[in-house]
Formats: sequence, C-alpha cells, structure tokens
Amino acid sequence: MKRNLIKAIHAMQIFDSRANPTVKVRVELDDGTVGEAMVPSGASTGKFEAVELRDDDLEEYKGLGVSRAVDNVNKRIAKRLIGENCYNQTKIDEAMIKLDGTANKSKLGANAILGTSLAIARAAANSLNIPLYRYLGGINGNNMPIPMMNILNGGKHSDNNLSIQEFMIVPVGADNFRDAMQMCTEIYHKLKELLKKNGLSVSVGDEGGFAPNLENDEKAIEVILEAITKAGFNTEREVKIALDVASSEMKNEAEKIGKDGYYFWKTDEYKTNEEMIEYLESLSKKYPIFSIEDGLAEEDWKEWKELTKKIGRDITIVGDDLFVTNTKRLQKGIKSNVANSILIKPNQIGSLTETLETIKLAKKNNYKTIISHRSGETEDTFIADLSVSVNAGLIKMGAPARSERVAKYNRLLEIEEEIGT
Ligand code: 2PG
Ligand code: MG
Repeated sequence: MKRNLIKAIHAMQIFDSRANPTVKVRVELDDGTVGEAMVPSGASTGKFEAVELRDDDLEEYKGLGVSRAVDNVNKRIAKRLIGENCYNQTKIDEAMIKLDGTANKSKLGANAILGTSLAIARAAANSLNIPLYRYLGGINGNNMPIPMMNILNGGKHSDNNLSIQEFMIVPVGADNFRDAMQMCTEIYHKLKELLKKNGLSVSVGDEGGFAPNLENDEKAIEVILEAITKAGFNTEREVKIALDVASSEMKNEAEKIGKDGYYFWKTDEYKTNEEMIEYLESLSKKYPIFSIEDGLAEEDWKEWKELTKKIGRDITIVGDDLFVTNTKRLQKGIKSNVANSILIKPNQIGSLTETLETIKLAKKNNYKTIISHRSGETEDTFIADLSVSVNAGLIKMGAPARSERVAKYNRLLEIEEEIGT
C-alpha cells in the first residue's frame, strides 16, 4: 500500500493569457510522483470572491506580480503540508484554510491555496495512475458536459462597443461532445465569415470570441442566430443562445455617474433596476435563449428574486458574481428562490474541497451547475476533468480558439474517447 506523503511543494510565477503574472504549483510525493496546477484570473471579478493575492507594487507588472503568493506557498504552506498524505484532500484544504485564518483567504492568497490544492489532487491521481476525472469522481463521474461557447465578446473582455460581456452558443441538441464541438466550431467559422462580409472586425476579445463594433447588444444576438442558421442548425432544438450580462460591471459604471441602476457604458444607455428586469425578460421572450448569467448585480437580491419569478421557469438563470462559488451565498439564494443555476469557478472560493461542497449543495437543491474558466486563463485543463467527475452537465470555457481555451476542449474530447459518449 502506497502512503504517498507530500515530499515537496514548489510554486513559481508564470503568466496567464492576458500577459499577467499568476501562480503555478508543483507538488512532489515521496514516491517521486508529481502533480502541477496553474491558477486562472478574472477581469470582471465579483466583490465577494476570495482574494487573489497580488504584490501591489506599481513599479512591476502594474502591481499584479504574485511573488508574495508564491512565497506563501514555498514557505508557510509547504512547511505545514509536507509529510501529509496526498489522499487527504479535505484535511489538507482545511489545514490551509486554518493557516490562512481569514474569511476570504486574504492572508495567504486564494491563488496560493487553490494552486496547491489542485496540484495535490493531480499528484494523487497520478500516483494511482488514473485520470484526474476518475480520481475526483470515482466510477460515478461519467457525464460529458454540454459546452457553452463564448463566440462574441463584449464588456470588460473587449474594447468594442458592446456592454454585455458574453454571447455564447449552446449546442443543446448535440448527441455527444464531439458533435457539440463540430457544431460550435462550424458556427464560429460561419460567424467569422458573416462579420467579414459585413466589413466588421474579426479580431478577438479575451476569451477568443470575436469583438466587432455593432449597433447594439441585440445585434450581436442576431448575427449569431444568423450564423447558427447559415451553418445549418436550427435554433429551437439544436443550438441556443446564452448570455453573460456581467451586470455588476454595469452597476459599477452607473455608480460612477451617480446613479443606482445599470449603465451600458459603451453605448451610453441607462436602465433602472426595473427596466433591467423588463429588458432581460423581453430578451428571453424574443430570442431562443437558454440561459442568462448575472443579469442583475451581485447585491440586488430583491431584483434577482423578481427576475427568477418572472422567467426562471422557462430559462436557466445563472448566478456568478452573485454566488461566487460560495456555499453561504448559494444557501441564501436557495432560501430566497433566487436563480436556478450556479457558475462554478474554483478560484472564486479558493480550494478544491470548498468547490466540491458548493457543487454538492447546488445539486441537492436542483440548481444546475456550470463549471467555468476565467477570462485570464492558462493551459491548465483541470476544469475539464472536474466537469466530468461531478457530472456538472454544463461547462463554459470561451471560444474554440486561443490555446488556453482549446486545451480544455481537447481534454474533453480525450476524456470522451476514454469513457464513451
Ligand atoms: C465570467 C468570467 C468568465 P471573468 O464573468 O463568467 O467568463 O469572466 O473571469 O473576467 O470574471
Ligand atoms: Mg460571469
């Protein structure tokens, strides 16, 4: 029987897809097995996320260096965890949470803790010679997720004139993951063709989706619908639209101009809270919409409840900034009938154990779970395995372009080859 004690933990500063520093952690076990993980980073981050520890030294990397987080892994975390059994993930994560001692991981950094947490899980899977999804999910983790692909970028992820952050396609009618990839990539190419034909830019935003200037946000939905149809799919049963409004950003922009509602800052349009609910409701009626994420801001619980009541029976209402992968916030949502789905981002909460607990709570209460990347990503494919292991059902990882996204889609293709459809 292998004991697999942690022998060494080493972190270093690497870079994410936006040329910003981030943390990579390498864990070595006493039998020589190695596990590694890299931490992603958001742009439209929620106020209630665990703290990503940055150096804040404006002379370097615009203050975004992670040498303090790296140092925390190499010294304090390593000292505490060396000698622990790598299979005790819960105990290990609890030990790091205790060592940090704050409610939001601000002392050691959620980036330091998560990087270590994920690297240890990888090392454990490697030591058993089984794939990561199998280690995390056992024989129960077998469902390939449906991808939600962001093929048109706006908001804080691009410099175009769209204030809604993500326009996604969801191949709800795909028979398997491979088919889903074929459908989505064909639509992606068709969209490129259409934009070009109309003299629009086909350069891409942070998540690999196109970022053209359009008349307004609805035009983005319409051009995608055209691409879906022209690619030969129907928008009733085969491919639907998903939006991430990321409206906490609109709330922040409204605050800047001294208002309380939502400010579509790129097109200079303002909506009151009530108007925003009406707008989302009208979008959901007018277009074949599968889901709306963060249609309302992270503190507008009352409005969220109202929106859920209005359209929650028909479409998937996703809380991202609202829930921040946090069981306490999700619990509050469940109690007050807010949303019916949760976006799961491991770095919002900062450890694997807590991520799994949040997924468990969501499932128990019939909230759909969507495993998600961040806009600043790395080549790490952990979330692909995670999505299968917990039978998440849905995953969002950006466009099928830019290697930090494609690596994850390719990982899912591999997994499907192994486990079957
Ligand atoms: C989101 C994410 C990922 P960011 O809002 O859902 O698409 O963006 O990582 O910038 O928070
Ligand atoms: Mg979001």
